[in-house]
Amino acid sequence: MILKKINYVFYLLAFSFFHTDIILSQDAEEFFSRTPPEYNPPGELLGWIDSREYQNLNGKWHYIIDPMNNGLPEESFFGGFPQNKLPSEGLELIEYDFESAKTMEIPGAWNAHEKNLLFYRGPVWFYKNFNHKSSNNNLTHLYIGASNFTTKVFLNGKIVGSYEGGYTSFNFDISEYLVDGNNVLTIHVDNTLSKDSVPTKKTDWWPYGGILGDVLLISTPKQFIQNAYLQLSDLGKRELLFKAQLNLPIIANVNLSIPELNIYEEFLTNDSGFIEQKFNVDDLKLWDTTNPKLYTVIVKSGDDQISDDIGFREIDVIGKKIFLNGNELKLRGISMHSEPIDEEGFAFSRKHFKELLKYAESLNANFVRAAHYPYTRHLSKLCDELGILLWEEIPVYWNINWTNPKTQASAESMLSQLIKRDWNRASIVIWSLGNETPYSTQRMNFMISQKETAISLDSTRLISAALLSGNAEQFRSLVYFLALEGLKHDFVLPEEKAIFRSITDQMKYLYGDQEHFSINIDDPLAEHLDIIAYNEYFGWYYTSFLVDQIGVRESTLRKLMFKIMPSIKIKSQFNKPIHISEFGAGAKLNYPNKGKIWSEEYQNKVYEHQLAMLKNNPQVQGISPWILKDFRSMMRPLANVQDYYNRKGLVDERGRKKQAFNTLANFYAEQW
Ligand code: GCB
Repeated sequence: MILKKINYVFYLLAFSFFHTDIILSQDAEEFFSRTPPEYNPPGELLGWIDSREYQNLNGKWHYIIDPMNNGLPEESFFGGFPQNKLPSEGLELIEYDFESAKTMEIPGAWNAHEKNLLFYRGPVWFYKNFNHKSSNNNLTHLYIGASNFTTKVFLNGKIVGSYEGGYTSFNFDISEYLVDGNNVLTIHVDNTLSKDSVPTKKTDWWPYGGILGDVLLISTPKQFIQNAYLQLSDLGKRELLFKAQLNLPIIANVNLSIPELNIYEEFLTNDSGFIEQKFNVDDLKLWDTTNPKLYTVIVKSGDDQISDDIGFREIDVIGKKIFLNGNELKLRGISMHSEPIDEEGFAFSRKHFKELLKYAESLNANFVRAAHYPYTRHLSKLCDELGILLWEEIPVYWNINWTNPKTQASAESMLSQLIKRDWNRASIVIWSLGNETPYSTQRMNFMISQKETAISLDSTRLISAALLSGNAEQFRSLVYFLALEGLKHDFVLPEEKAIFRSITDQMKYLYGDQEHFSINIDDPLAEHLDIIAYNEYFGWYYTSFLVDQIGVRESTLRKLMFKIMPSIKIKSQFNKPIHISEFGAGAKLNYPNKGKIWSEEYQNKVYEHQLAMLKNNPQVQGISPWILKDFRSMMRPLANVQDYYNRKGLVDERGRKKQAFNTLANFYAEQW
C-alpha cells in the first residue's frame, strides 16, 4: 500500500503537466491502463440500400495518423480525439485538431493517398463534419461499405460501436446520437492484423487501410424492411422464393410487385416480422450471360418501400458438369484483386469495376473470381448488368486460427454480411469459403460450419473453396515422371541423367505402371463442396521446390516440366466438376531477357502449356487463371521486377497487355 502511495506521488510529480483533475481522480495504475468502454456491434445489415433515401458522406475527410492510439478514449490521457475539443481563449492545451489536419478522399486507401503510409499498418482517425436535419418519424443509419480492418465509430463525442472485418458492409442506427444542425463524426480505423484475425498478418495482397467503401446516412421509417430475398427456387416450375424481414417483431402486410411480369402479391409476416413464401411466375425471361435480363422488383410494408433490379436463373451441378438454366456451361474465367487500373489503391467504385470488367470482357471471359475478400457492392451489380458470372469469397486465407471461437465468429460474420448484401445478385454463382487452407480436423470443422451458415442464408448458389495443391506423396511421383522425361533429352547433362536414372530405378516399382503424372484432389473438404476448386502452379512454382531435393539445375527441371505438362492429369475421386481457380506465372511488361523467368515470353509459355494440359482434362469444367492485373503485395520485393507488385497479371498495373493476354483470349474464343 505504501509503495503504491509512493508510486502515485511519483506519477503526480512526473506528470504534473497533465490536467490535475484527471490525475487526482484516478489511481495511477488506472491512469495508464483504462478499462475499455463497451463498443456495441453493428445492427442487422440493411438490404436494398441503393433504393433508399440517403445522405452521401463520401468526399474529403480530415485524418490524423495515430500509431500510439493516443486518441482512443480507453488509451488516451485526455479523453481522446472523439471529444473534438476546440480552443476557445487560446489558453487551452489541446494537442490535436481535426480541422487543420490533412484531408483525403473517402472511400480510399490511406496507403495510396500518402507516400509515408504505403507500408503503414496501424490506427488512423477520420473526421467529418456534416449538417443534419433530424426528424421524429425516421431513423438514421450510418452505413459503411467497407473499412479495413477494425472500425470504431463515434458521433458527437459518444461511442456508437465497433466492427471487425475489413471488406464487408455494416451499419449502426445512429438516430439517438444525432443532433439538429452540425454533427461531428469521428471514425478510428486500424488495419493491424493478428494471428487470430481473418485474414492473418500474412497475405499476398496489400492490407490497404482506411474507409474503403461508401459512407452513407440512410433514412428509414421507424418500422422498415430490414432486408428481402427473391430468387428462382425451381427452374422447371418457374417458382420464386421470397423472404422478407421487418426490423420489428410484428405481424404486418408485405407487398411484392414485379410490374413487368404483372405480379402483385400480398403477404403477412409472422409475429417475428418475417415472411417466407414461394410463388410461380409465367413467362419469366431468365437471366443468362448472353441476355442478362433484370426485372424491377418493389417491396412495400407500412410506410416503407424498397426496390431492386433482379435477375432469375438457376445454377446447378449434375455429376461432373455445371449447368446454367439447364444448359451445360464452362467457366471461362479470370481471377481478380480489388485494385483499379492505372491508379494506386483499392477499387471501390462503379467506374473502377467497369474498367476492370472491360478487360475481362476482352478476354472473352464469362466468369470472374473476386479473390480473396468481398469487394464493394458495385462489382456484383455491374456483373448482373453485363451478364458476367461471379465468384465471391471471404478472406479465410492460408492458415488462420481454426481453434479460436472468435476467429470463427469473425469469419462467419463476414460470410453472413456478404451473403445478406448480395443474395439477390443473379451474377453470383459461387460462394467461396476460403483459399488454400491446409488440412486439419479443426479446419474441417471450421469450414463445414461456414458452409452450413452459407446455405442456411442462401441455398441457390454453389459452394466452393480454393483447395491446396496435391499432397507430398503425389509430388513424389512428379519427381519420377520428370526424371523419366529427363532420360530422353540432350539438354540434360550426363551427371543429371545419372541422377534421373537412379531415381527412375528406385521409383519404378511404385509408378512404373502409370503412363502420366496425375493429381488426385483428395482433400476431404471436397466432399462438402459443389465445385472442387483447385489452385495449381505447374510451370511456375513447383520446379523451384524440387531443385534442392533432386540436385539438378532448375533450368533442366523447368524444361522437363514443359515437356510433361500437356499430359498431366488432374482429377478427383469426388464425382464433381473441378474448377482450376488459379494458375499463372510472373512477368514484367517488356522485360528485356526474353524467354527467361519474368519475361512475357516465359509467362506466355506457361499459359500455352497450362491450356493444352487443362483442355485435355474432362473433369475440369472451369478455369480462372491468376490474375487479371499486376497487384500490390508486400511479399514481392524484387527490385526492378516486382517492386512490391505480384507480377502474375495479364496486364500490368497501368492496364498494358502482356503476351499471355491474347493467348487466353484466343483460347476462350476458339477452344473452350
Ligand atoms: C496463390 C494464392 C494467391 C497468390 C498466388 C501467387 O496460391 O492463392 O493469393 O497471390 O498464389 O501469386 O503466388
